[in-house]
Amino acid sequence: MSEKEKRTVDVAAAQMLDKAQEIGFLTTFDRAKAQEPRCTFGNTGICCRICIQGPCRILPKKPGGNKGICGAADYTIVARNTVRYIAGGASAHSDHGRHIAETLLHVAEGKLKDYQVTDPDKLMRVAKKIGVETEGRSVDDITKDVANAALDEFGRMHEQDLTWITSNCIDSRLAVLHNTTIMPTNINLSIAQLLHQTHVGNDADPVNIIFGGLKTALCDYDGMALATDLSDILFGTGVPVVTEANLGAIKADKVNIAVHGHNPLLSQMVVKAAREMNDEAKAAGASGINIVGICCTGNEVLTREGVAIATNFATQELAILTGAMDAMVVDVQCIMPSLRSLAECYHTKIVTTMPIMKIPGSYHLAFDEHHAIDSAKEIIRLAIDAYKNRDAAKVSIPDVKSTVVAGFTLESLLNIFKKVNPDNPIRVLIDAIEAGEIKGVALFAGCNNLKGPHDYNHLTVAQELAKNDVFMVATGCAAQCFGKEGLLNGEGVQKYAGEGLKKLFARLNEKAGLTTELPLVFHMGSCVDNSRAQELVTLMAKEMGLDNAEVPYVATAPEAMSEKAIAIGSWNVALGNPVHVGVVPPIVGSTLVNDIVTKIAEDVFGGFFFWETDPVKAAGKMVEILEERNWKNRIRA
Ligand code: CUV
Repeated sequence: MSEKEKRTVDVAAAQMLDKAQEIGFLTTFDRAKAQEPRCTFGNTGICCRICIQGPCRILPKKPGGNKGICGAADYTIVARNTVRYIAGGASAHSDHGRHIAETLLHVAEGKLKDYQVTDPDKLMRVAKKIGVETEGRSVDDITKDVANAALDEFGRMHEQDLTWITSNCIDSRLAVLHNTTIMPTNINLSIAQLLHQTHVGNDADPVNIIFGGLKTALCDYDGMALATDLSDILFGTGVPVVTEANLGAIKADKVNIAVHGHNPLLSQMVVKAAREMNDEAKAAGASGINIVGICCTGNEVLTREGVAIATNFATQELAILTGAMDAMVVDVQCIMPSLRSLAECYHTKIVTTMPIMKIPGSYHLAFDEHHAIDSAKEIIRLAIDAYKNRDAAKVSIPDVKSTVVAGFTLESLLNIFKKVNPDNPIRVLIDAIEAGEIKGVALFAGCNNLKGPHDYNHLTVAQELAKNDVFMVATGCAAQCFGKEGLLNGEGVQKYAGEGLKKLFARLNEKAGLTTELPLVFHMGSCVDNSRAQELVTLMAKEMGLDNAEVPYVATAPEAMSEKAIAIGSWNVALGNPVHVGVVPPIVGSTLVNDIVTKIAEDVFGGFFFWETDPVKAAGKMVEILEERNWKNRIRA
């Protein structure tokens, strides 16, 4: 690989990085390089900054240096650091879920005019699932009970297992969670307790700390599962859509607005308002308004509204470097503070909208659900104003994009399977596994991590798994990589799928009745929609009469980066899924803790982590895991 190839496999991004270099911009790619070489203590997790006597580092050869000042050993330090990431991730996902739940409650109470229950069928399904009475009751009353049940997950004072876990998991899995005492009863309490547990001079037992971490990771799952359900109720459950991905989706003749962040409460309104405001854009000399998505809020509006993907996490700055981005409206999470300084060199307006996410010097417009459409319109007018100042000489949009077929919520995926097997849709996957056509199912999740070339791990693992007949679903920035690289369309199947996988696709395409062929990888949505993938594996377990940990299913985060990704990986392990991570996390500084999460976890939960930075080897190991599970299932039968 040349130095240039080491940056990214995304051709559009590479063009913009060249442009950045020409005009002397330092991007996140330069900053990542500047961080090398990393501090070994931090990199392996044996740097403790929990109290301010520290930082303490583990210096095994120095007398007195093999422990922290308080006496914490490497295993305590590594375990504490690891679970504190989980607390951060669970806070982010569940707070996002809480915001949606609060909004849904206010809708039912008639307090918000701009939102409504868009999918009453989903409301009924969720109500039934969590045990809310539906017979003879009004939509508002049912909505209130569902929203209150969600809000109750965050602060209830009585001991009751979290509802979205108990209602989504099968009995054998619930038994594992109970037997290991990691079943949470209150999201906020678990997060607070985990911070307490890891305070200086508190828990020193790495196993106990890891179990506390897993309990909190399950809160992350609960928060995202309810976020997915309630977002579907509010905005609709996605159906297959055709759109496009990559920087080429930015249009020179239009007012371009990127929605970036995570929460659909804002981005849905921007999309809706934009559709009503094309005339204002035309009056300013543009041919209309073009909304594109970055990161997970982009995935939300892609799934429900068919909005194009501009790019994913690591390349968010490059959208501004096109010179044609008029506004970037952001809400929460995964938004680089550097966007502001870059925007200063262009006409681009960065608009922050949430009280907990501001960037010094950027425009802050407090988003208010009570005036949601008005707030969205104000943002769009800012963009139209900015467009008037766009400097045509600075515009260079890479002519690179791919067709995307997305919108595969579990419901829409099952609807396609239903065309092949009307009585028992999930059988379609299981029959293909039992016939040896496919080896199983893989979930791709997670971010970008510039410890390796951007998008390279995602792409390579997927190509390898396709060749080996693995059925693939994806969320987050992984899914956006596949969109940009042409894996979210039918050509991807022709190019990369093995013979068995092709046979399954031929059967599905024949009956699917779509205007286009099905994609190689099924885009399931944003990071919180990893809950959809978990519902898929649970459905498979039920139909196969197995526990989750026996289903030929494996998860991978080839370029994991955020605390949220660590939380997601951790609940996947607790729920029985093997999880590949394509970067070595700061956990290897303690052999004991590393062994707990990579080996002992398998004995206890059936799920486990493994780290492999080489994507070809990683895919090989994933295929081995699927084959082993299939082999065991054949023996059991
Ligand atoms: Ni929530 S968490 S970088 S946007 S997937 Fe993308 Fe997805 Fe990671 Fe963030």
